[in-house]
Amino acid sequence: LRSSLERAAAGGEPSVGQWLEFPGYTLARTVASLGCDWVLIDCEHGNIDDSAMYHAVAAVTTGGASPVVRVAGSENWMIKRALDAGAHGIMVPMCETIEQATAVARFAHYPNPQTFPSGTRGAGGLFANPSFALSAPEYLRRANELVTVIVQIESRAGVANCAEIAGVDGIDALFIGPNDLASSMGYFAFDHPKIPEVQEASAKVLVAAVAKGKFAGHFALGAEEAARRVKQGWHFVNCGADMVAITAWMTSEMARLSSA
Ligand code: 3PY
Repeated sequence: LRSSLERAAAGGEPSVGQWLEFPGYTLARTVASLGCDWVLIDCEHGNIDDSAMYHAVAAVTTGGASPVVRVAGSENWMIKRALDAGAHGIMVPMCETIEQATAVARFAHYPNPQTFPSGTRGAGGLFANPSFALSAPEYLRRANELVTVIVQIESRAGVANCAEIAGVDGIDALFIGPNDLASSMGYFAFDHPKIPEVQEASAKVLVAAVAKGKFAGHFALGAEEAARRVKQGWHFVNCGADMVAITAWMTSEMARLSSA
């Protein structure tokens, strides 16, 4: 994950992901093997419980992509379990304040004075290291520099505080959730691409992230939208989601059959 983000930030190919709402080892491995850089395992809105998250993380790694877990909230235990499963990155929804971002950064890093930033992550987990092809002690030593911490900016308050949030040590990236952002501004969520106020807000977040030397990502649900975001300067985008792909393809095939 991190190397694809660095590649993108250096002006190379964007870091491209896919999005999983469904559980299942085979599904996660299949999606991961399609050539994307990372696969997001959505434990916020997806049908993915704790055990399924562990399986999905292992499957994505086996499929050749980086597992990123979107945790359900910003609580310590959620972040700890995702990282202990071997996630290369975590995405924390609805980050609105510098205090919240600081707590997330601390939860995601071991209290290792030799590495920066230092945090409060518990050191008991023994499942994460295979995900990075490291021994357990090596993972413990290097996790603080390997794990990528992404917070979502997806509310009016988050946008207002985005420069401060981007400045928090240990927060590596900001990611726009455009549906929630539009919603929090009083618009219908799915209208977000055509609402100037939402576009202006997300542009402000991009500028704030880049100014602080952080990565910036944007949610997208198809190639056109993803390409548009990349042209705007976003470093990482998802290009689809399992639920959307299934719904769109099956609906279109049924329509084609009935008109055949
Ligand atoms: C949003 O669009 O609000 C997201 O968080 C992406 O699912």
